[in-house]
Formats: sequence, C-alpha cells, structure tokens
Amino acid sequence: MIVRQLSGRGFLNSHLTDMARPSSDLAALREIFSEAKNVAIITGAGVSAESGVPTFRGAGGYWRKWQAQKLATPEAFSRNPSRVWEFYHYRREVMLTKNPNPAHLAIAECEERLSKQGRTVTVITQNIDELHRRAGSKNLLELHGSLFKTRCMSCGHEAANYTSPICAALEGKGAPDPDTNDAQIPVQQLPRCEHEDCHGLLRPAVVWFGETLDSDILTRAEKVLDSCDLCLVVGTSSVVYPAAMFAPQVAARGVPVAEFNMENTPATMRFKFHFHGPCGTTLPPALERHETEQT
Ligand code: BJW
Ligand code: ZN
Repeated sequence: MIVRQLSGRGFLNSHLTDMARPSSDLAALREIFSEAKNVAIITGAGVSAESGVPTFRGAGGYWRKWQAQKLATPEAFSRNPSRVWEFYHYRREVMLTKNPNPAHLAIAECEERLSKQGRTVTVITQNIDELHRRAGSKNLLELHGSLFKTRCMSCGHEAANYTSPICAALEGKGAPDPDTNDAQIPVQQLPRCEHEDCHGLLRPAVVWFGETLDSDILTRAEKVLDSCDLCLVVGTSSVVYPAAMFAPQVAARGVPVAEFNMENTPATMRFKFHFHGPCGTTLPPALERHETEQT
C-alpha cells in the first residue's frame, strides 16, 4: 500500500520541520532490535563498497567518460547496445573477483539466527551484484534485477547466466579507461537468445531509469515495509525512486529506522538513528546476538 501511494521527489523535502537530529546511541538501537519481530533491511551500493565494488554515484561511478547513470537507460541501450554490453561485461568480470564483506555476512547471519526464534529479517536491495545472496541471505528482494540474468528483447525470456565473457565478441572488451575506444560489436555478435531458436538480442535483466520495477517484487516489498517493526537502511544515497521513499515511509508510521552510511542523505533527518562510517564496521556490532536473545 505505502509504496505506490506517495511518489515524487517532494516527499523527502517536505515536512522537515520539527525533526530531531538522529541519535547514534548503539545501545538504544540494540534494545529495540532485541524486541523486533520483523526487521526490514534496505541496502544500496554502499553495502558492497568494502567488497571493492564501485558505488553508482561519486568518484567510482564513471566508466570511460560516462557516468554509470547515463548508461543505465533503455535509450542508451537502443542507441548503442555494443557500448552498454561492454559496460555490463566489465562489471560482470569485476564481480567475479569480489566477495561478500562483513556487512553482508552480518545481515545473513542475523537472518538465520532470528529465524530460529520465529522472527524475520528481509533484505530489500537495490544492488544487482548478488553479494547478499552469496553471503547466505535467503529472504531477499532484488529490486533492480541482477547482473547475472539476461532478458530477451524479442520473446522476453529471462535466464540466469554466469558465463564470462557472455559471448565471444566481448572477450577482452569493456576496459574502463576514458581513452578506450568503443568495440563497436555488430549487433548479431552481441549476446543472443537461445530459447526455442529465438535468436533475439539479449539485454541485462536489470531495471534501468524510466523502467518500472517488477510488480510482484514491489508488492512483496510493500508487505514487508508495512509490517516491519524495525528498519535499517544501509549504504544508499536515497535519491533513486521508488526505493528512496521506502525508509521515510516506514519512519512516517512511527517505526524506528536506523541509517548506516558514510555521509548524510536527503532522508537522514527523518530517521531515529544514524550511524556514520563504513557499514562493514558499524553494522556487525548492531546485529550481533543480544544478551536477552534466546539461543
Ligand atoms: C557507504 C559506504 C560504506 C559508500 N558504508 N555506506 C519520482 C521523482 C523523481 C524521479 C522519479 C520518481 N519516480 C521515478 C523517478 C525516475 C527515476 C528516479 O528515481 N530518478 C531519480 C534519480 C530522481 N526512477 C526510476 O526510473 C525507477 N522507475 C520507476 O520508478 O518507474 C516508474 C516511474 C518512471 C518514471 C517516472 C515516474 C515513475 C527505476 C530506477 C532504476 C534504478 N536503476 C539503477 C541501475 C540498475 C542497473 C545497474 O546497476 O546498472 O539502480 S540506477 C542506480 O541507482 C542503481 C542503484 O541501485 C540505484 C541506487 O543507488 P544507490 O544504491 O543508492 O548507490 P549510490 O552510489 O547512489 O550511493 C551509495 C551510498 O553508499 C552513498 O550514500 C555513500 O555515502 C554510501 N557508502 N561507501 C556505508 N562503506
Ligand atoms: Zn528470445
């Protein structure tokens, strides 16, 4: 219910009067955590930063001379599918060398521990790197798809694909340096659909700007956000909708929200807690077993 009802940038900028500064009292958060039955954890690129995965915005957010957000659009793909495939091929190759970090692992461990106590932890991630899954998170909603899934532009068939390079023509391509020339791979040599002899052009099964999120995933996220009694928001700049409004909406119904980030975001002042610093350091102590927890 709450997710679709409020949209627009104005949501984060409005009603900011009378906001108290968020607290960084870890003991107080842990007290609330020890009583919470349904915990929602919203994550963004910052949760993977300490694994060596570049964040989307900021210094690491460039590939060649383009900002990542300029390439993550349907228009960029239809103008130049070869360039966009080079960009995603590069990121797939990078991801194959990266591993979950202490923040991913603490989240997965906490889900497993609480589930034995009849409590739930759900991760709602904007990331497409699958590091939560690899860390062991099972109750996981991947809002923006996966780097390791493809969708056919002709028949719509979706499939997991971990092969790298994903097609012969991308071998050795995708170098990120600004002076690298485009490979200009002919469209017939880009990844093609093998489903029922379709041969249509494949695209990464991710959600680009201007595209709608999967409605089933969105419905499941709404349910989690409507029923959680504690929400953590980790490593996201909170500027991309609809995910940017999830935690503020939870806070608006009086539920404690704790932000873990290296910086303040447009949503920080709406939250009860803010823990400044790298989440690989700040998150594990917040999620570790509380003395009052059953074993
Ligand atoms: C650390 C750290 C450490 C670093 N520890 N922290 C309403 C108003 C205005 C516009 C819109 C609107 N509704 C929809 C839109 C348009 C658009 C949008 O939101 N635009 C905004 C930019 C204004 N949204 C959409 O188009 C969405 N579609 C949609 O809503 O459809 C309906 C609709 C369409 C159009 C109009 C209206 C309705 C789809 C959004 C899809 C986003 N896709 C991407 C690319 C995915 C594929 C790929 O990766 O290639 O998803 S964009 C990119 O941003 C990626 C990310 O998931 C997403 C969020 O970024 P994230 O995760 O927050 O990363 P960063 O880099 O921004 O931030 C990192 C943070 O970590 C920073 O805060 C650091 O400080 C922190 N950090 N190290 C802790 N160690
Ligand atoms: Zn197909």
